[in-house]
Amino acid sequence: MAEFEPYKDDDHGIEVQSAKPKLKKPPLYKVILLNDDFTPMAFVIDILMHFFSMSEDMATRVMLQIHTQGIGVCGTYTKDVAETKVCIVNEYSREHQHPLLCSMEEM
Ligand code: TYC
Repeated sequence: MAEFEPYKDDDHGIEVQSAKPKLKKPPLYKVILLNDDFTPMAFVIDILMHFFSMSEDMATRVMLQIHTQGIGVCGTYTKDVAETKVCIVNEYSREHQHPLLCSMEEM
């Protein structure tokens, strides 16, 4: 009588195909600032430095780009981080009575 051999091929001809794990990278979102006629330039530079970790030089360049082109990207983040940034920037602007608008777009 044949002995039971646990590690021997015992699949009775059934083929098993190993599947690659289907892991997708989470989508990224651009956090953007919009131009307006009322928010002071210095306030926008301050936002870019403190909420988006830009140097003064970079913040000035991005602010001027928004000022001349109407819109500019502050950074790219996962959904939760982008939503939080948008929320705190808009809150902070309202607290200081500025109409600055921060928003987000899927990339
Ligand atoms: N246009 C504004 C001004 O002349 C400056 C400004 C820049 C406002 C960027 C908003 O996202 C902005 N004071």
